[in-house]
Amino acid sequence: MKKLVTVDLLKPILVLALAGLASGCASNHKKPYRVDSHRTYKPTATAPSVSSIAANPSLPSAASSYPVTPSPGNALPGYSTSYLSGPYAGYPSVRNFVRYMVQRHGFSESYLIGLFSNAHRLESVIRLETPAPSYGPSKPGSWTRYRNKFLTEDHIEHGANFWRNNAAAIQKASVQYGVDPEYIVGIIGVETYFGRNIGKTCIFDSLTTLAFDTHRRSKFFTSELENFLLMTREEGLDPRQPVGSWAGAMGLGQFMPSSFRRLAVDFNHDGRRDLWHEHDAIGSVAHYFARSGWQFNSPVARPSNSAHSPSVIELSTYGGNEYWHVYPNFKVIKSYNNSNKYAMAVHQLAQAIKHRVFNSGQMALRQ
Ligand SMILES: [Ca+2]
Repeated sequence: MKKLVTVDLLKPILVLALAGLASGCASNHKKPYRVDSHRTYKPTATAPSVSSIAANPSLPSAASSYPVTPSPGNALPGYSTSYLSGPYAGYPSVRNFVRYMVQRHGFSESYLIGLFSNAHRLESVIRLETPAPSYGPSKPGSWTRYRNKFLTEDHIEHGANFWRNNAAAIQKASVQYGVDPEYIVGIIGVETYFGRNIGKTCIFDSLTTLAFDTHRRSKFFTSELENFLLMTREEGLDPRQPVGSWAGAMGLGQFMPSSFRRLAVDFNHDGRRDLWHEHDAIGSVAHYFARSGWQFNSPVARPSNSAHSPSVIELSTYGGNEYWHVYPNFKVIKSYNNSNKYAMAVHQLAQAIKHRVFNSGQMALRQ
């Protein structure tokens, strides 16, 4: 398990103060966010190994479609000014947050004022965070409609390709963290379509908007903004560089900043925790599952004939309700996103991809 990075209060500020050019952020918003909760780490059983790996070089890599991999180092801009300007000039809440970050975490006040003077208020994010009113009971078939988004031929085939192209990293993560490999792939498939839909929203702008221009979950997003600024300082990133979902989730596994700081790992050992890179994302998702109590080679969900059990969930289809007995690993998936439909989609996509991979003759499990 990777230890958290110790915050150095002086070095990052000096680095930022010596900066170069400012960078902008795109603003295209796609995914809802997920709420994270984390449990105590439990050692898990030994994973199987994958042999006969035959990555197909002709298959396209998701990496080619990543819009941005934030790069650390010497290109950080020197945000610094004495007076708050821009859309947040009249926001006492922003001034109070800056004061808090200076006092609590030792940030430079002029740096943060300069940074927030470059923030953009994203009206689209405000609209997405504002829930639409619902009228009456939900329509039947909600699980069918949800399932149809993820259990597609394209998802299964791209998932199999993602597994083959990253087989060594997935095997290593499975063994190191005791997490069944198909669920690492399944999560990344449901979250970002294997890296093809990681979002293009400037995380700093989205979290600033959500913290100071919305009310429903502003406390949560203010905490995530705090974690985001700490994360960028620890990682040596320009806060305006990372992009992701409209609600602040980043990389192939869509980690919120607090999850990034606690659970992201440098799985390819290049000195950076880069969740926009497949291998770091794979290791980090497995680490997340391990910390949430994943039990290796244990059931996730099985069909049930009875609805009368606290371990049975009900899913609405066009043909009536389905009943599933769910196991502790199902709750681990729900720790990633607290939705029965989400967890069942991850489970079924994981199983479908596993079936495709190990029935294709390109890989074989060696128990
Ligand atoms: Ca790395």
